[in-house]
Amino acid sequence: MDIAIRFVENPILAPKDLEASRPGLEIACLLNPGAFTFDNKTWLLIRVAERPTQIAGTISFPVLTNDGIEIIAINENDPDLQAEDPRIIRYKGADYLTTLSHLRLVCSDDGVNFYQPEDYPLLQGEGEAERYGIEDCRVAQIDDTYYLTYTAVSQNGVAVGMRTTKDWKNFESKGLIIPPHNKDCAVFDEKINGKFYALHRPSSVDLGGNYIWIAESPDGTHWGNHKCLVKTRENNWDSKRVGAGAAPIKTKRGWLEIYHGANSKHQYCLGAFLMDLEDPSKVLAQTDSAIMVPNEGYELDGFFGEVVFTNGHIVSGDELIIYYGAADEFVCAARFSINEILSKLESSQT
Ligand code: MAN
Repeated sequence: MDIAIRFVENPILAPKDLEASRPGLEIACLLNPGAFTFDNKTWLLIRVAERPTQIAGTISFPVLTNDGIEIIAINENDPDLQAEDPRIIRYKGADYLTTLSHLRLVCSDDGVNFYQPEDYPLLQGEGEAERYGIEDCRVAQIDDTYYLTYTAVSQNGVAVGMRTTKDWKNFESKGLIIPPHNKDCAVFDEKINGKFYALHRPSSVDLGGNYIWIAESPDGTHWGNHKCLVKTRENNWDSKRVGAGAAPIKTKRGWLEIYHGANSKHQYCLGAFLMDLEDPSKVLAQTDSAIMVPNEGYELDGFFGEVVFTNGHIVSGDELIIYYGAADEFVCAARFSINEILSKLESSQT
């Protein structure tokens, strides 16, 4: 059952609201924002997906090079082209993304009206592992350090990159913290018994699946003791893939995680599960039904329709505001009661 109270202002940001990062490109999608508070404001770190204006008969997209971008253009009728999915194409044995994503900061005094502040940098892909861009950043805060975990895409695969910052102007790159194929990595906002914890989502398609895992680390950079936590469920809304949202929310009953699940028709919904406070590798409970389902026009129709996807939220008492990508094209927000989500959890058998 959908228990989200959507903002009446939705979408709060659309591609037309921001300027492209360089001449020759336009913004195709604004989506999947990380969220955090800093300097008494609410901030979003938005994924901005760009490409050249599309000309009939040709598919063209940018990739990063050592000193700029290169535009690759392919004739739509080329027999070597496979382009059924608007997000990815296959050409002569190699996979490409149809858009190049970077991360952009916007801030707000009221959590609804966001603007781009002056003097803050764009975050672009850097180096070989990020040639196809960086996406879907989660932001965790431990003491005065923000940990950014994002999807780093290149011809070599889809992996998890990390950068840290204290002031959002100077960033330290930690490189790839988890190799391909992996994404949806959310670091916990506090250490547990002296260790860092993170959720992540490897894809093991021949044996296994697209499941949520947990790992621990002594320093936030080197991760080990990986354990499989939450799996896809046959004949359910999350039958094909599941992945963590933002950092788990600490409640009296346990760590509450909002996650996304997709079915075989690529419909993306949200659900929740609960982890033990002292040992988060123990799942205590999970929602049976989705708590948010795409049903508004801006969630059903867009770059990739029937999608609600979150990787950023702000908690204040019982109120949870999730920021989410709608139809892979718009940034939206919705309000939940944390106690209401907790009341929807069913105890796990394991
Ligand atoms: C999937 C989708 C895309 C994304 C790629 C790479 O195809 O989530 O939006 O660009 O993976 O992460």
